[in-house]
Order: sequence, then structure tokens, then C-alpha cells
Amino acid sequence: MTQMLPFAAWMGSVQAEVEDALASLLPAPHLVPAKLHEAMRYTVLGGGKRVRPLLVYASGALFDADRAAMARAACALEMIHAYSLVHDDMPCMDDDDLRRGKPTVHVAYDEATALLVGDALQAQAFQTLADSDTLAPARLVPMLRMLAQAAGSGGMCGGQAIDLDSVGIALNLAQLERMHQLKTGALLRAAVLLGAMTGTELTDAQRDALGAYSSAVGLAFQVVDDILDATADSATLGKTAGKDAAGNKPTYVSILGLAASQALAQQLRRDAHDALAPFGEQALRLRELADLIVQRKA
Ligand code: GRG
Repeated sequence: MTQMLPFAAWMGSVQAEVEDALASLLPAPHLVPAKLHEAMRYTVLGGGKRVRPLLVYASGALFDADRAAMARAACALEMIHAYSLVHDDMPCMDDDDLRRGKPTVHVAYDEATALLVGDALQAQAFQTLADSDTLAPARLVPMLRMLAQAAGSGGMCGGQAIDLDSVGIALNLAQLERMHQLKTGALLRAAVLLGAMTGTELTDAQRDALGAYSSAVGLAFQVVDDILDATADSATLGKTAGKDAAGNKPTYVSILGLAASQALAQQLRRDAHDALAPFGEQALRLRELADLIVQRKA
């Protein structure tokens, strides 16, 4: 049984399954317009930790979810995530040259292509989920709504807008947390809940428990990201080292300091574990993912 695999083997199997599904769901590179389709595949395939898909599968396992449906939800999330990275890297936003160890899309192609890749991936995400042939429309509609809310101005895009507006402004801790809960937390939460929604019906208590887990994991993800940014050099980051640490944008490390940020990440890991108590042993994968998110080195 998959649940019994060691964590690394389980993770590898999910990553491979999602990679295959993405490769078959994305338009073939020779299809017109070939440059756009090739750039979409360049963006999505062969890179990334696939954290959001892993959360989908770990959460789905608690609810006896159908594997094909989990793959659809995982791919849809990964397409939205990939689009956000492409746009975030553009000169009008973070202006980064490298992503996942390769030239960013506007560098490898051009700015207009990067814009279109993001737009097309967002549309492809919703099509991917809507075309799921193992879930009835009555199950799919709330999932599509959840994905839209997580990606839109009340979620990821809203968080990005707050982030852009906060350059040079001294956000307090609560404002920083709110920004990250939207910018990265909303999609991570959607991953956990969409995974569950591909399976048997959720009770309100289970939804609340998964929501509390997602909040803790979402914040931990960002706190760790800030710690990694503050402690890495430009060679390992592949981007402008110290950009945030230099004070352009508020971070957990700039507000709390390194030691307190590390303590906070550990506290959030414990909060994530505690939130999973109602699921008992069954939630092993979600606990392991919380550990991975806090202990990751990249
Ligand atoms: C442009 C609409 C729009 C949104 C951008 C998520 C985001 C919003 C920007 C990313 C900026 C950033 C680097 C945030 C730090 C946290 C983060 C999301 C890191 C990248 O996600 P990972 O670590 O990336 O899951 P991989 O490459 O592993 O998929």
C-alpha cells in the first residue's frame, strides 16, 4: 500500500506521477502556436519540488480519494503556481533571471511570451480540473470555486498586490502574516482542501482541522523561505542575494531576527502536527510534509 512506503519513496512516486500527468495535459510542443506551447512546457516540466501536488495526495489519502482526480487537482495547482512564478520573475515585478536553475521565461523567450505563458497556464489549470472525468460536476464546481478564490484577488494575486505595495513600508507582524497567508498560503490551503475534496465527504470538523494545518504550514513555508533567503548567497539562490534582507521588502528575518524566525518555524511545525490530531496515524504524510517544509534547504 502506498501509505506504507517510506516517505522519500512515496514523494518520488507522487512527483513522477504528477510529472507524467503534466506532460500529457500540457499542449504538445509542435502544436501551433509552437513557441507558446514550448514555453509553457519549459515553465512547468522538469523542475520544482511539487509541494502543492504532494499536499493534494497526502490529504486525499485521508479521504480515500480517486488517484486520477488527485492528479487533476495537483496539476491544476501546479499550473497556477508555475504561472505565478513566471509573472513574479518578470521585469515589472521581481526581475529575476534564474528560476529552478534555468533562465526565467522572459529571459529564455521574451516578455510578451512570459505574459502569455502565465495567462495560458492559468486557463489551462481550470480546464484541467473541469475536464476531470472521474468527478461529477456537482463535486467539481466547489473545487473550481476554491481554486479561483485561492488564485484571485482574495488569495494569491491579492497577496502579491499587498507585497508589491509594501516595498519600503514597515509592515508589522500581523500585516506580514496576512500578506503571506494570501500570497502563498491560499494556494497551499487549496492544495490540502482540494485533495480532501477529491475523496469522501468532509465533515466541518475535518475541514477546520485541515484549515488549521494549512495555515500553520503556509506560514512555516514563508518563514523558512525568508530564512533561506537571508542565509543563502547569490550562487545558491540564483537571484539577487540579500535583496529582501537589504530592506527592500519586510521579511520575518528583518522583523523578528534569525533566531526567533527559526523558533517560529519550529512552533508552526508543531502547530501543524497538533492540528492533525483528529486524523491520528492516518495523517502521517501530512505530518511528514510539514516536517519537510520546515526542514527544507531550498
Ligand atoms: C505574480 C500573480 C502573481 C503571484 C506571485 C507565489 C508568488 C505570487 C510569487 C513567488 C515569489 C516567491 C519566490 C515567494 C516565496 C515563496 C514561494 C512561493 C516560493 C516558490 O515556491 P516553491 O518553493 O517553488 O514551491 P518550486 O520551484 O519548488 O515549485
